[in-house]
Amino acid sequence: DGPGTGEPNVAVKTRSRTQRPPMYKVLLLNDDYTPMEFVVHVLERFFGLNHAQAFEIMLTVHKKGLAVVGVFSHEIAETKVAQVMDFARRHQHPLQCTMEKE
Ligand code: TYC
Repeated sequence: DGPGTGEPNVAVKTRSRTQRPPMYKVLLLNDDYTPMEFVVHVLERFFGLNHAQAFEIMLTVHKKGLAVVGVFSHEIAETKVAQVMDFARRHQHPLQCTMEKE
């Protein structure tokens, strides 16, 4: 439309926001009874860490009380926690694994 005719040309821009799914930290907790080698094995088996990475995280948990093992979508984090808790229970170790929103 030209001058004086029709509606004014108003462009309203709505800024598009990128959708990011909420992410969840999977935490491993220390205890006095679970063998160190078992924890290292869990980290290798369920989190795809190599032996050195697994050993390092295990030692951090042992010394600090807990550590973040990884950050995942809600569904993947839930699966990891369930796998670790089930594996620990089946081996009668008190190892605890939890998740929390990042
Ligand atoms: N504190 C345990 C021990 O001395 C080892 C351990 C490490 C247990 C990490 C749990 O998440 C854990 N045998």
